[in-house]
Amino acid sequence: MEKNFKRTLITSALPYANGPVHIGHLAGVYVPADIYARFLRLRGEEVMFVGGSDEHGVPITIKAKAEGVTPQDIVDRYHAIIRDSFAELGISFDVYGRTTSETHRKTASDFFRKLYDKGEFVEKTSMQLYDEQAGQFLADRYVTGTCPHCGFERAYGDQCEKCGTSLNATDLINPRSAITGNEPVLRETSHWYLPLDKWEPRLREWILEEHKEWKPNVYGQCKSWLDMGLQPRAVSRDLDWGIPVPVEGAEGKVLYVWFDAPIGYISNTIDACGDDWEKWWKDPETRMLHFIGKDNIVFHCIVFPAMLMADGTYNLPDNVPANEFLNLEDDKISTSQNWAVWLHEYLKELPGKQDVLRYVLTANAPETRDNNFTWKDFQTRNNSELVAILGNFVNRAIVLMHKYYDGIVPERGELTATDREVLDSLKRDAEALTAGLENFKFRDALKAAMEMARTGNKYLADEEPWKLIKTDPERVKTILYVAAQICGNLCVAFEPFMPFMAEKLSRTLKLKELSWDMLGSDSIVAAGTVLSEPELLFEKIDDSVVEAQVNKLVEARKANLLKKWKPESVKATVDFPTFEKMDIRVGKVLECRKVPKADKLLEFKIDDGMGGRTIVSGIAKFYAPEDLVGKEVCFMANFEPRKLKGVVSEGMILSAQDADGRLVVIGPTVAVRPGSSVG
Ligand code: B3M
Ligand code: ZN
Repeated sequence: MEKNFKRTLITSALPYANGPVHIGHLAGVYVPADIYARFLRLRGEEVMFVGGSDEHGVPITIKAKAEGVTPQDIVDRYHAIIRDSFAELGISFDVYGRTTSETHRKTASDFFRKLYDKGEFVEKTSMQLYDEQAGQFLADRYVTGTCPHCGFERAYGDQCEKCGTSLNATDLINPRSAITGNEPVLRETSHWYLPLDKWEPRLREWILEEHKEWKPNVYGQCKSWLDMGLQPRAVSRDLDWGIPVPVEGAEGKVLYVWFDAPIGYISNTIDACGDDWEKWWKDPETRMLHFIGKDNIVFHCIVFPAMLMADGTYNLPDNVPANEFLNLEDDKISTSQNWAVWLHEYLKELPGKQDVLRYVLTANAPETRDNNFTWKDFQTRNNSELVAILGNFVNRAIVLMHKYYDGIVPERGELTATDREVLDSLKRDAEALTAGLENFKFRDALKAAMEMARTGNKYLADEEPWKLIKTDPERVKTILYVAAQICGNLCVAFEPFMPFMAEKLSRTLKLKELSWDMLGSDSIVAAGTVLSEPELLFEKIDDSVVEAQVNKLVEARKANLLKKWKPESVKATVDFPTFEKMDIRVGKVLECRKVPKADKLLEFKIDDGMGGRTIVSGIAKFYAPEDLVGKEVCFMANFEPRKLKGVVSEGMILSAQDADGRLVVIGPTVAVRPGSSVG
């Protein structure tokens, strides 16, 4: 349903302040939201772009416990890091608040209280999971278990992150406390529930009938939940970190984090504009958009809208352009394994390259399916697109105007058919760019913008003004006039994507205020304009830079795995005679080769001081056979001979795991007599 709106409220998911943000968050949520906000502002529309930190909930208390500090310490630290790194990346929030603010405490309490007074909640006493050793109820991320829908073994008490289903803690199969690892017991407690079933018919109608235009991934997820049937959902928790339930007799109970967090969008709007906030939330002529990642769809499309319906005075979101996930170097991004590119580190290690990251993340955005970020691709896109096409064209055009006309944009003469075709193609690209942005297809939009730069590059290469300057200087004026218009178009077209480069370029071109109307125009940069010296827009990135980043990732994961490594528990005690039965010896590897048709097996000829023997060992994945020849290894000499892939193995070579979890053979540190016993 096409509606005419007066203004747009853009929200972007409030990241948990339990860690910094990484490129997955950026590609999925913040870069697209920022592009969209900048696009609307360039169109002269009234926009409010709301962000903020999510500072309640179990993710925060778990992190605090792990570090032995208070939850407040955690949120203070990460709120500052996240806020500052977003600002440095050019994410143009109108407000970046936090859910521990006083405004939010009051807004969320009032919201709950109004629903409570209207009788919108059901109070229910039920048996909930309880950790006796920790002395507390287990909900949300305090409990993990097997998802009843998809079988994922580390689903949380409120949601399975694998299949996205929202869960109740008691739905989990084989629940385990995340605090002690214990199996929880059931204990009685009472909570307030929002009866989602009551809102199901309206949600159905609103999403499935009125919003068929939503992205297929979002629409499809909503449909499958609605088809499963909605259940009442607890909106309070037995925890000591959160907003107290504003009801008498509710001591020790706080609002569920997913109840308070989306209200944070409202609180932050209030912080941004005071009494005027209602026009952003209640005026039907305001369009609301939620930018989120796919794991947040159920909360933004079902739970929060049901809360808003229960209140009855709010708008519902017009669209929820959720993205899928971004992988890193072909692996899932993992905070716990430190397999991530952290924004605050990127900004420090690659200073001045905000636009490159924004560009690459948009070009690879996980819009319709999960996508992948690699440092190699980052380098290629920088060197062969930003430097070689965009930067090269703009620089050549401006340098030539400085060289021939002291930096003054020349008057144009008669346009040739080529000139007109070039100018027309800018208009077509501008239309494709606008359509892409309007439909949240940011990758396509970026391609259209880049097309303009390609056109410019080709135009200069074909027209060769540097040759014509000697034979037809009048023609060169027209060529460079046209080139100046392409530069002007690029400046506007790329502003939403790469605001830092647009700012530099607009300084050079003396464009005071950019606006979307300028796009496609053949007179953005007026003849007679005195251009500034060109500023460097992009620089080549060397192999060493991206290699260092890949190494850093690999090292970080290694260090993390090592930190988490726990040796197996020691086996049952054995007596000396039992021990003595094992005959462990040292031998020298004489020959080593792969066993044919077995990818895991190596065949060794060992000098055992007794005429030699053959041993087969399953370590082929970890060694090149020739590297083992000449090495001394320990082996069990009286192990019952076994036939493996046709080879009789007379013993077993001893190995252990190295820091990466790879098997390494164990041998003496100095030369020993072949066949000597280990004991
Ligand atoms: N903090 C979840 C997340 O970071 C949550 C979003 C809240 S948006 C209201 O994935
Ligand atoms: Zn699942």
